[in-house]
Amino acid sequence: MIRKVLVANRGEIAVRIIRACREMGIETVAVYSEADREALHAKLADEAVCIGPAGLKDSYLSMEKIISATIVSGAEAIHPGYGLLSENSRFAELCEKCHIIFIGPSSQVMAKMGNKQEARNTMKAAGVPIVPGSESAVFDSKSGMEEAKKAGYPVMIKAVLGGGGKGMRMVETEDEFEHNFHLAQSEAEKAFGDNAMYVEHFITKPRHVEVQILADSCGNVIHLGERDCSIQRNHQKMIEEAPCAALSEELRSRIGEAAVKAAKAAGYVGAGTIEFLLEKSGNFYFMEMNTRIQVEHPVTEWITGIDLIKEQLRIADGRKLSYTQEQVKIEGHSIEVRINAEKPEKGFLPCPGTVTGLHLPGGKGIRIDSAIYSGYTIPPFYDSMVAKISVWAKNRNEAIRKMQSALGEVIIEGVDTNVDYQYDILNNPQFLTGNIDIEFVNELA
Ligand code: MV4
Repeated sequence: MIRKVLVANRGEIAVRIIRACREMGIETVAVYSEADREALHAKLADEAVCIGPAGLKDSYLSMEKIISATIVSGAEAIHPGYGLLSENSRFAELCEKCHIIFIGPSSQVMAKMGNKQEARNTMKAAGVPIVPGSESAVFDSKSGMEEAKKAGYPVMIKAVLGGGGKGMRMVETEDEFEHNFHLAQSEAEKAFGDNAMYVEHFITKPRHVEVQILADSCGNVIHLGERDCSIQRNHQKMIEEAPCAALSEELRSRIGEAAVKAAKAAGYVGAGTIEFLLEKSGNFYFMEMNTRIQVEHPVTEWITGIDLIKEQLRIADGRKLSYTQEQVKIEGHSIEVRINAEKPEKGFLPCPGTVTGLHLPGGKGIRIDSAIYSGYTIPPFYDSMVAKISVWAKNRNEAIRKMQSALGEVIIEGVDTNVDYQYDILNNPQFLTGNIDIEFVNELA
């Protein structure tokens, strides 16, 4: 078995990974920036290496520093968590060259899924439904306009190296196309250093439904059901739940099988997520594949009982999956709420500072993933998410009641948070009926 893992991340996910390693008897190495000297992940790991100043580029995003820390500490593998270097195929490739196990897919597969046009083509060839749109990248507005006509207005112009919403523009009519194409393309150029674009028909008010898959290096691929991540603002998810309240058992099997087919077509190994847009009609379309562990993985762990981080470690070690598809049983309902240090009334302005008092909920069916503690100072340099609360109950209504109760207990003193805002969503009549789509938060008062 892998003896020592370097965790190339911070915050709650670094803590989550360290705990899984410890339970498996794997030694851990944390890396931390000068701003994270007092961070929980640095305290919990067996060893901790300072990798530079607060700025992300000089620390958590520095491939050289992370590779050096790995070699110096004698770790055999790197777990990248989510964000940061987790979907950087050049980093995965650097690990391969240095004979370090990157806990994730090969750099080649990662690059292939990172290219959204290539991903579309791979899925289409495999028979996974994709949104009508371009079959190759476009670089100028004239070719883009031809593709848009074929796809049918309204359309979405997207960056080939994009994802998560950057370099993306919706266009309703032909006369707005050229202007928006140039805007999207210059955004793409700035964000990704690449001006390749593609065009899709715009799907109006879908749900965001994603399927968790696991693939081992022996050729086994299974899915662990779906998550509904429609409750988001500005492409930041706020509340996730599993299963999706809109799926019949029949549709659930079909979307799960489509996800397995997608992972096989990609040649995927590891834990991954296939994102779909789901229409009211029940039509679903492949959107993109995420080649990392995701923030919202706990809701899948709740409904399946499977530890996704441990499975990632086993897969990286060349072992077989611990479960066959037949052994995966979806049970009950889970909801996760992200707690951010921010001011909702000030446009969700991040609000770092010192946590002077803290009470987090607990009890049967309640899980906290967090890296804050009483007296901790949340640094201003990183993401504002400070905790995730997830719950499990027999059905959606009971899970909602449990989350309302849990949120009602939360006390975080010293910094502003979105707890009250999230509490309001959990009491929203439309949310309660389960009739949600990706516009839900935009459409709130
Ligand atoms: C779309 C779409 C509608 N039609 N593509 C957003 C981020 C990136 N993953 C793709 N996204 C979208 N692609 C077509 N053809 C709507 C979105 C979208 C979205 C998707 C999922 C969750 C939230 C969203 C919010 C705005 C737009």
